[in-house]
Amino acid sequence: MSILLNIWEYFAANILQKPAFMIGLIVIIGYILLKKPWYDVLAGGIKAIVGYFILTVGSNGLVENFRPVLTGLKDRFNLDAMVIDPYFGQNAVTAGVEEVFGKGFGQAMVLLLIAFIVNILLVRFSKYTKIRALFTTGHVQVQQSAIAYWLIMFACPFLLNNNLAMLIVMAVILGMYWAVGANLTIKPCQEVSDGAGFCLAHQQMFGIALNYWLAEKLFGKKKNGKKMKKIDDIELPGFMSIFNENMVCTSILMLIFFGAILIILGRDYLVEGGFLAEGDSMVFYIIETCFYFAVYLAILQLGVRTFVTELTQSFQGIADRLLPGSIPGVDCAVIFGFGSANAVPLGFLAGFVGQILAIIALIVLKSPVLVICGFVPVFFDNATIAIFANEKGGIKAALILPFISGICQVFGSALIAGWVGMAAYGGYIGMWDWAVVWPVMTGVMKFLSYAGIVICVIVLALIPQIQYHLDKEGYFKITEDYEAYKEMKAKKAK
Ligand code: ASC
Repeated sequence: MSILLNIWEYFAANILQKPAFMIGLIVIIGYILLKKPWYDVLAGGIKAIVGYFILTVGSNGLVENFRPVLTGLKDRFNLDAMVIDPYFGQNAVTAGVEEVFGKGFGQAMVLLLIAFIVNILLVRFSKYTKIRALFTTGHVQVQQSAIAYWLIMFACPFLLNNNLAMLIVMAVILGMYWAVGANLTIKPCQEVSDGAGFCLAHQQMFGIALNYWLAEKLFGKKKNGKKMKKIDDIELPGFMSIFNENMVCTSILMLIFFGAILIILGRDYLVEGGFLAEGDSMVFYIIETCFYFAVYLAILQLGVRTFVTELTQSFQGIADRLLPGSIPGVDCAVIFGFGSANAVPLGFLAGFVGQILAIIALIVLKSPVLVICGFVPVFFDNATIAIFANEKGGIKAALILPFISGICQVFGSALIAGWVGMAAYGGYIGMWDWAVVWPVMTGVMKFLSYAGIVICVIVLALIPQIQYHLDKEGYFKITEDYEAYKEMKAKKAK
């Protein structure tokens, strides 16, 4: 038993929680199952791992460059606020879970393993479950296991004295959330990427599905015969046309927004915090910091291009042999390589404005929990939502829906983190699903106890069944043969 546990710990620490190696392993297994020659297997594995590392350089660069700028506001104005950001959320769990529930953090990692197995089983039996999506984003699974561990212990204290039952309940709910959530993003991802063959396994999966649907319902209709305008359809006149170029657009927008925040933080703060050297020019520091946004975005997109083809081609081997009809769920940043590139900075800014207004409302209403924007939710959630919203509802949807998401992230997080006691430890995950969907699930379980658990499980199980019944013919075709799926839809539309 202890050997097995050691193997698991080694696997979890080095592969499962490191998406680059997890994706590399999947590519290698996939190509082996496709009976490719050994050198193709090796080359594919290396490209996938290196590609993912490149993506990580981009996304970590963004986070590390801009998180201090946002959290700086908290120090600068002496706010006693919690930061909404997955890493602050995870830290809060590590710091507080023992004190609040008398249970160690280690078990959250056992939860991860069992929940992952639940996800695999749900895909394996897709004939009955209608689940087609496998979660591969390990760092996100770690963060979510930590938060779910806290939320469910809070909601179901009656489980606390039976460890095994508690972990099983948690794993079923979390594993179902991963499977059902990622599964919900399949149609949006296939449509935006024109059948690239992945879906998203991240923290705003229900958010994507809902906003994609809302974008079509609210903004997608052609009014008086006019076509709705997508971001890339807009031809800006005169000097404004430089905004059509993504790198320029991103750099200028970031210069205005982050430049303003850096000025508010002030030279003294930046020097004290070690961001700016004593004699350096503030102007060029601001330009450099803000332009790096465009640099990291470009790196991130290169990473996506490098590994996505390897992953989706090799996954065919897994889909043919091990998990029929399945598709890999990947990091939300992958969608930045598809759709409209300018949706990324626009969605981020719209979400940012929404978050700031919501934070001002919390201050005015004297909320007991104050929130500071974290970079990960405000950027990755809202940029992602904007790409999907733009696809179905054009530029209006790509601005309004992320704006509303920004408000939801702040209010939802303040409410749930204050209620369950995480706010006292300085952070909450803050991502869309965890600010909207999980608070509802936590509430249902808290108020209805066992019945609440059963209701959550049944509702989650029903979602893919409903999706299937709405489109029996296309449901599996969309992952198995996208061209045939498109043809079928085109015929029907005639
Ligand atoms: C997260 C998280 C990150 C980012 C990254 C986006 O939720 O923990 O580091 O989003 O995955 O690419």
